Amino acid sequence: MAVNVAVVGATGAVGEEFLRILESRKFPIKELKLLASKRSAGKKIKFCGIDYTVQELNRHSFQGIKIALFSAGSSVSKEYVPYAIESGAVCVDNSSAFRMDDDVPLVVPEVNPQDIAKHQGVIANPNCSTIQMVVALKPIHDVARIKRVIVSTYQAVSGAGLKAVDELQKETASILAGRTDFKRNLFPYQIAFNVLPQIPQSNAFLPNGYTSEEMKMVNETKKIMGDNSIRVTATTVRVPVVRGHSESVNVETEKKITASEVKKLLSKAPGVKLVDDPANQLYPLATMSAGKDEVFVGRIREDESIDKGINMWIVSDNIRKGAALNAIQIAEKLL
Ligand code: NAP
Ligand code: 3JM
Repeated sequence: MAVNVAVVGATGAVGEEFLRILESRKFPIKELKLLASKRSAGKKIKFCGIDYTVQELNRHSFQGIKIALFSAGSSVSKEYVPYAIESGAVCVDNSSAFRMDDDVPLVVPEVNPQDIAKHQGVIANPNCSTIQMVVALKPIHDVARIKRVIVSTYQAVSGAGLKAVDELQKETASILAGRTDFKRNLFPYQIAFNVLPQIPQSNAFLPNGYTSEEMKMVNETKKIMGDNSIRVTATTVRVPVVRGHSESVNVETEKKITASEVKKLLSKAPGVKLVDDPANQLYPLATMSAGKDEVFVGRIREDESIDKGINMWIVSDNIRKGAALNAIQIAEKLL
C-alpha cells in the first residue's frame, strides 16, 4: 500500500541519497513532501522524473504524512519530530537526538529488526560508524560472544555534510595550485593531505577526553546488540576521503573463534560482502564501497597478542548504509 512520505533535510547529503534510494528501491510513495530550511524553499528537485518543490519545514508540514524521514540535524529533530508524531506520522530519525532514549528503538535491520515493533512514533537510525561495525560484529557475537571491541575509524568528510565535501575539494585544489590563502569554514585544521583525530568538527570533546562521535560508538553498540556487557573503546578520525568510512576493528571473544571461521560466518552474513584475498591484494576500500549497499569486510586475522582475538577491516558507504539506506530499510519493515 502506497503511503505519504516526507523527507526532512531533502537538500542535504543524506537527503539526496534518500531520494536516490527511495526511487531505485521503488518505495511505495503516494505523495512525497520535500522539506528543508527557508534557505532552500522553492528549490526544484527531480524525483522519478517529476519536479518537486522544496518547502520550508514548519509544525504543520506533517498533515497526512505516514512516514517522515528526518536528516536535518539533532536540533531540528528535537523540535519537529514531536509535531510529526502528533500528526500521526512514524519518524525514522537519522540524528543523535533520541538514539539513547529508553523508549526509542535504535535499529540496524540486520542486527535487531525485532526492536522496530516497540516504537512509539520514532525509530532512531544509529551513527554511520556504529552501523557498519555492528553489521559485521553481530554474527561473531552470536557464535563466540564478544567481550571487548577496540576500534579506530578513518571517516570520510561527507559524514559532515555537503559543505565539508566542498571544503575538502576547494582546499585540495588551492594547495595543489600553490596558494596559501585558503579560508576554512568548517574543519578546525587543514583536512586536505591531513588526518584529524577529532569528530565532529566543533564542540567535540567531552570531560572524559573522548569525542561525542567516539562515545556514540560505545553506547550505541551496546544498545543495538542488546548487551551492556560488551566493552567498547573508540578513536574516531577524519581523513581526506569523500565517501566511505573505514574501520580497524579488534574484537576479543569469550569463546575461541578462528580467522577462517569468521570468514565463513561473514561470507553468509546479511548485508556483508567478504573481500578478503591477501594473495591477490584484495581487501575493502572506501572507493569500492562508494555508492554500494553492503558492508565490506576483509583483512580478517587472529590477534596474536591475545588468546581469543580477531582483527578486521570494515568499510561501508557512510551516506548509504551509514545513513539513508539503513533508514529506508527500517521504513520498509514498518510498512
Ligand atoms: P547537510 O548536507 O549539511 O544537509 C543538511 C540538511 O538539513 C539540508 O537539507 C538543510 O536544508 C537541512 N536543514 C538544516 N537546518 C534546517 C532547519 N532549521 N530546518 C529544516 N531543514 C534544515 O547534512 P547531512 O550530511 O545531510 O546530514 C544531515 C543530518 O543527518 C546530520 O546533521 C545528522 O543529524 C544526520 N546524519 C546522520 C548520519 C548517521 O550516521 N546516521 C550521517 C550523516 C548525517 P537547507 O538546504 O535549507 O540548508
Ligand atoms: C552525524 O548538531 C547536530 O545537529 C549533529 C549533526 C550530526 C550528527 C548528529 O549528532 O545527529 C552530524 C553528523 C551525526 C550523527 O549521526 O550522530
